[in-house]
Amino acid sequence: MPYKPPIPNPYPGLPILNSSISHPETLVALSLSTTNSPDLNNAARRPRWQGLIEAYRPYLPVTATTPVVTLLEGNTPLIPVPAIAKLIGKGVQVYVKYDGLNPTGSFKDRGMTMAISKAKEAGAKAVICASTGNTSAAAAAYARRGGMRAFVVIPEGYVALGKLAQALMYGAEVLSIKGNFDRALDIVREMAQTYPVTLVNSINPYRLEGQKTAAFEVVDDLGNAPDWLCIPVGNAGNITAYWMGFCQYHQENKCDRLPRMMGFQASGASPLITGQPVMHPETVATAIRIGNPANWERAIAVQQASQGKFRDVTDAEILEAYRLLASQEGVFCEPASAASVAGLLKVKDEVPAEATVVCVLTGNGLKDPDNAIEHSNNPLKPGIEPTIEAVAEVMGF
Ligand code: AN7
Repeated sequence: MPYKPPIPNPYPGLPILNSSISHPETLVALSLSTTNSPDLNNAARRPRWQGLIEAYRPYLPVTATTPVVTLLEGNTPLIPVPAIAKLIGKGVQVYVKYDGLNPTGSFKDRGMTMAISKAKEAGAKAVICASTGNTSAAAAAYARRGGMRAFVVIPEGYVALGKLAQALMYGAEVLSIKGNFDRALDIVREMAQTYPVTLVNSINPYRLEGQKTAAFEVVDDLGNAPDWLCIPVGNAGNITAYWMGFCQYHQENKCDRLPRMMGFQASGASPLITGQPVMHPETVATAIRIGNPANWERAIAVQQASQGKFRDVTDAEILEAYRLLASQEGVFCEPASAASVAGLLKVKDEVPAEATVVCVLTGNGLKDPDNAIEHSNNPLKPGIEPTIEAVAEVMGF
């Protein structure tokens, strides 16, 4: 006798799904819940995420009258990465903080909700930033949402395609200079002192205040601080912000330890490792193609206070980690973000047994489709005749 599903169909309008027939208990449960009188117990509802300023309001420099400009950023997943943990062994647990899942696809949204809200509170009509790409996308989105003009100054030819598309679509005024990021930053710093525009690079203290919430989330998820935090470093705003967050939570007894802060730079743009500015920084990871970090002293202070280390990773190591994360873990980040995992793998012998390690994945892989296609090591199989036989043959069957 074929199985007869109970009525009513839990999905009115759709035929009964095969998956439901092989699990009849699902149908019973669903049909019961649809026939019972609705129990809209609002008190039991999962609270809606309202963005990081609402979530962490007591820890942030906002008041009841600050106009909050938010796209509901934050609350990003901390994903276990067992294939990477296995490469390290020793019972080490590794997670990635996937901040590429923020509204504009990078961690910059955390800082930007704060910086733009405070700029709006102060009556700003326009903001400006220099950017390797992600800051420009975030500044554009939040400024436009807050009703402000956004000027973004970018190094010509070195901004990933997705980021450029975002800045243009969000309605920024995109100024592409024949110079690198460091030059762009010098220009916007001066401009902000002379013209009525608010600087929203990470020299703006509200940026770091917003970004520190990522550390809060890590502790809230793990129940404590990790032993190590691995993070890519460009201007060193994010490493500074994470340290602020861990320290603040530690003072509030939300964690009973502080992590070692492990900062990784690309070999061709590693001033914090060489100890001097790099005049012509070069790396495939254009997001961190920065020769003179804006938060240099802070970065050194964080490294010392946390007993952490700064190391460089080559482009080849970055690309290897980039492919590994996507193809073995299903986590697609941009090349700069993969520097955190490349760095961890590089210093894996120094990781204590049983340690908990968090690697920060700062940006989404979709930001940089050119590098993905060029470096996937996984060529498209083109030009196949549209027949089952031809497709099967290419599949190797
Ligand atoms: C994906 O957008 O500087 O050490 O102008 O986009 O806080 O600078 C981006 C930096 C890491 C480095 N990962 O963070 C910009 C910009 C990604 C980034 C960094 C950036 P910081």
